[in-house]
Amino acid sequence: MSQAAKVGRFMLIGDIGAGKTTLFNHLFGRDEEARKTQVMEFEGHSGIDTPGEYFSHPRLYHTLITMAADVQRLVYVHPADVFDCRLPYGLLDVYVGKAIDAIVTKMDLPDADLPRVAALLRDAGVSGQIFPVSIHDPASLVRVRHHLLGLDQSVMEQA
Ligand SMILES: Nc1nc2c(ncn2[C@@H]2O[C@H](COP(=O)(O)OP(=O)(O)OP(=O)(O)O)[C@@H](O)[C@H]2O)c(=O)[nH]1
Ligand SMILES: [Mg+2]
Repeated sequence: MSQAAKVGRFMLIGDIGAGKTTLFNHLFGRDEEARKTQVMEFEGHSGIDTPGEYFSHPRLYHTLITMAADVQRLVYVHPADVFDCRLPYGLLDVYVGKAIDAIVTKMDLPDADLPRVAALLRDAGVSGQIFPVSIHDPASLVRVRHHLLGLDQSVMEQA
Protein backbone atom coordinates (compact mmCIF):
# COMPACT_ATOMS: atom_id res chain seq x y z
CA MET A 1 0.00 0.00 0.00
CA SER A 2 1.38 3.45 -0.85
CA GLN A 3 2.06 6.04 1.85
CA ALA A 4 -0.70 8.22 0.41
CA ALA A 5 -3.21 5.38 0.65
CA LYS A 6 -2.27 4.81 4.30
CA VAL A 7 -2.62 8.39 5.48
CA GLY A 8 -5.48 9.38 3.18
CA ARG A 9 -5.99 12.38 1.00
CA PHE A 10 -5.84 15.89 2.39
CA MET A 11 -7.32 19.12 1.11
CA LEU A 12 -5.90 22.58 1.82
CA ILE A 13 -8.46 25.33 2.28
CA GLY A 14 -8.05 28.94 3.32
CA ASP A 15 -8.26 32.51 2.22
CA ILE A 16 -6.66 34.06 -0.86
CA GLY A 17 -2.92 34.51 -0.28
CA ALA A 18 -2.83 32.39 2.89
CA GLY A 19 0.11 30.45 1.49
CA LYS A 20 -1.63 27.20 0.44
CA THR A 21 0.10 26.71 -2.90
CA THR A 22 3.50 27.73 -1.57
CA LEU A 23 3.11 25.06 1.09
CA PHE A 24 1.67 22.52 -1.37
CA ASN A 25 4.65 22.99 -3.68
CA HIS A 26 7.10 22.53 -0.81
CA LEU A 27 5.28 19.42 0.41
CA PHE A 28 5.72 17.81 -2.97
CA GLY A 29 9.28 18.99 -3.42
CA ARG A 30 8.57 21.58 -6.08
CA ASP A 31 10.91 24.50 -5.81
CA GLU A 32 8.78 26.92 -7.78
CA GLU A 33 7.06 30.15 -6.89
CA ALA A 34 3.32 29.80 -6.34
CA ARG A 35 1.11 31.35 -8.96
CA LYS A 36 -2.46 32.38 -8.27
CA THR A 37 -4.50 29.20 -8.01
CA GLN A 38 -7.41 29.21 -10.48
CA VAL A 39 -8.85 25.71 -10.09
CA MET A 40 -8.59 22.72 -7.76
CA GLU A 41 -5.14 21.20 -8.17
CA PHE A 42 -4.72 17.48 -7.50
CA GLU A 43 -1.47 15.82 -6.58
CA GLY A 44 -2.19 12.18 -7.33
CA HIS A 45 -4.25 10.67 -4.54
CA SER A 46 -2.37 12.54 -1.81
CA GLY A 47 -3.47 16.12 -1.81
CA ILE A 48 -5.72 18.83 -3.19
CA ASP A 49 -4.92 22.54 -3.30
CA THR A 50 -7.89 24.88 -3.64
CA PRO A 51 -8.21 28.50 -4.80
CA GLY A 52 -8.84 30.97 -1.97
CA GLU A 53 -11.94 32.20 -3.79
CA TYR A 54 -13.71 28.93 -2.97
CA PHE A 55 -13.24 29.80 0.66
CA SER A 56 -14.01 33.49 0.56
CA HIS A 57 -17.06 33.56 -1.74
CA PRO A 58 -20.15 32.00 -0.13
CA ARG A 59 -21.61 31.06 -3.51
CA LEU A 60 -18.64 28.73 -4.02
CA TYR A 61 -18.81 26.99 -0.63
CA HIS A 62 -20.78 24.10 -2.07
CA THR A 63 -17.79 23.15 -4.21
CA LEU A 64 -15.56 22.95 -1.14
CA ILE A 65 -18.18 21.09 0.83
CA THR A 66 -18.65 18.55 -1.95
CA MET A 67 -14.92 17.98 -2.25
CA ALA A 68 -14.43 17.84 1.52
CA ALA A 69 -16.74 14.85 1.73
CA ASP A 70 -14.31 12.92 -0.42
CA VAL A 71 -11.06 13.57 1.47
CA GLN A 72 -9.80 12.11 4.72
CA ARG A 73 -8.19 15.23 6.12
CA LEU A 74 -9.28 18.81 5.91
CA VAL A 75 -6.45 21.25 6.54
CA TYR A 76 -7.23 24.88 7.16
CA VAL A 77 -4.38 27.23 6.20
CA HIS A 78 -4.18 30.57 7.99
CA PRO A 79 -1.43 33.23 8.11
CA ALA A 80 0.25 33.93 11.46
CA ASP A 81 -0.36 37.68 11.16
CA VAL A 82 -4.11 37.64 10.39
CA PHE A 83 -6.44 37.80 13.37
CA ASP A 84 -9.83 37.03 11.95
CA CYS A 85 -11.03 33.76 10.58
CA ARG A 86 -14.03 33.02 8.38
CA LEU A 87 -14.35 29.28 8.11
CA PRO A 88 -17.39 28.71 5.90
CA TYR A 89 -20.53 27.82 7.78
CA GLY A 90 -21.44 24.20 7.16
CA LEU A 91 -18.01 23.16 6.03
CA LEU A 92 -17.13 21.65 9.37
CA ASP A 93 -20.45 19.80 9.55
CA VAL A 94 -19.28 17.58 6.70
CA TYR A 95 -16.54 16.56 9.02
CA VAL A 96 -18.47 15.63 12.13
CA GLY A 97 -16.34 13.24 14.12
CA LYS A 98 -13.20 13.93 12.12
CA ALA A 99 -10.26 16.04 13.16
CA ILE A 100 -9.67 19.22 11.26
CA ASP A 101 -6.06 20.30 11.31
CA ALA A 102 -4.65 23.75 10.71
CA ILE A 103 -1.41 25.10 9.37
CA VAL A 104 -0.37 28.56 10.51
CA THR A 105 1.78 29.97 7.72
CA LYS A 106 4.25 32.87 7.50
CA MET A 107 5.62 32.43 11.02
CA ASP A 108 8.66 34.44 9.90
CA LEU A 109 6.65 37.67 9.57
CA PRO A 110 7.29 40.29 12.26
CA ASP A 111 3.63 40.45 13.34
CA ALA A 112 3.24 36.67 13.63
CA ASP A 113 1.36 35.77 16.83
CA LEU A 114 0.87 32.03 17.18
CA PRO A 115 -0.99 31.97 20.52
CA ARG A 116 -3.49 34.53 19.24
CA VAL A 117 -4.06 32.73 15.94
CA ALA A 118 -4.27 29.33 17.66
CA ALA A 119 -7.00 30.64 19.99
CA LEU A 120 -8.86 32.00 16.97
CA LEU A 121 -8.63 28.66 15.19
CA ARG A 122 -9.91 26.71 18.18
CA ASP A 123 -12.87 29.09 18.41
CA ALA A 124 -13.56 28.51 14.73
CA GLY A 125 -13.79 24.76 15.22
CA VAL A 126 -10.29 23.50 14.44
CA SER A 127 -10.18 20.36 16.55
CA GLY A 128 -7.02 18.64 15.35
CA GLN A 129 -3.37 19.58 15.33
CA ILE A 130 -2.08 23.08 14.63
CA PHE A 131 1.25 23.30 12.80
CA PRO A 132 3.17 26.59 12.68
CA VAL A 133 5.27 26.84 9.51
CA SER A 134 7.42 29.16 7.49
CA ILE A 135 8.89 28.48 4.09
CA HIS A 136 12.12 29.82 5.57
CA ASP A 137 12.14 27.14 8.27
CA PRO A 138 12.68 23.73 6.63
CA ALA A 139 12.18 21.84 9.93
CA SER A 140 8.63 23.20 10.19
CA LEU A 141 7.88 21.87 6.72
CA VAL A 142 9.31 18.46 7.56
CA ARG A 143 6.83 18.12 10.43
CA VAL A 144 3.88 18.97 8.20
CA ARG A 145 5.08 16.68 5.44
CA HIS A 146 5.41 13.86 7.90
CA HIS A 147 1.91 14.44 9.20
CA LEU A 148 0.18 14.83 5.84
CA LEU A 149 2.13 12.44 3.67
CA GLY A 150 3.36 10.00 6.27
CA LEU A 151 6.92 10.52 5.11
CA ASP A 152 9.77 10.56 7.56
CA GLN A 153 12.97 12.55 7.37
CA SER A 154 15.01 9.78 5.76
CA VAL A 155 12.45 9.32 2.97
CA MET A 156 12.53 13.06 2.36
CA GLU A 157 16.28 13.16 2.14
CA GLN A 158 16.27 10.42 -0.46
CA ALA A 159 13.61 12.18 -2.53
N1 LIG B 1 7.03 35.55 4.44
C1 LIG B 1 6.38 34.46 4.01
N2 LIG B 1 5.61 34.54 2.89
C2 LIG B 1 4.96 33.43 2.49
C3 LIG B 1 5.05 32.20 3.19
N3 LIG B 1 4.27 31.29 2.55
C4 LIG B 1 3.72 31.93 1.52
N4 LIG B 1 4.14 33.21 1.44
C5 LIG B 1 3.78 34.22 0.43
O1 LIG B 1 2.40 34.47 0.44
C6 LIG B 1 1.94 34.81 -0.87
C7 LIG B 1 0.72 34.01 -1.23
O2 LIG B 1 1.08 32.65 -1.31
P1 LIG B 1 0.24 31.56 -2.13
O3 LIG B 1 0.87 30.25 -1.80
O4 LIG B 1 0.10 31.91 -3.55
O5 LIG B 1 -1.19 31.69 -1.44
P2 LIG B 1 -2.51 30.84 -1.73
O6 LIG B 1 -3.13 30.54 -0.41
O7 LIG B 1 -2.20 29.67 -2.60
O8 LIG B 1 -3.42 31.88 -2.52
P3 LIG B 1 -4.61 31.59 -3.60
O9 LIG B 1 -4.06 30.67 -4.65
O10 LIG B 1 -4.94 32.94 -4.11
O11 LIG B 1 -5.75 31.00 -2.84
C8 LIG B 1 3.13 34.59 -1.81
O12 LIG B 1 3.70 35.84 -2.09
C9 LIG B 1 4.07 33.73 -0.98
O13 LIG B 1 5.44 33.92 -1.33
C10 LIG B 1 5.88 32.15 4.38
O14 LIG B 1 6.03 31.13 5.07
N5 LIG B 1 6.51 33.31 4.73
MG1 LIG C 1 -2.89 29.06 -4.35
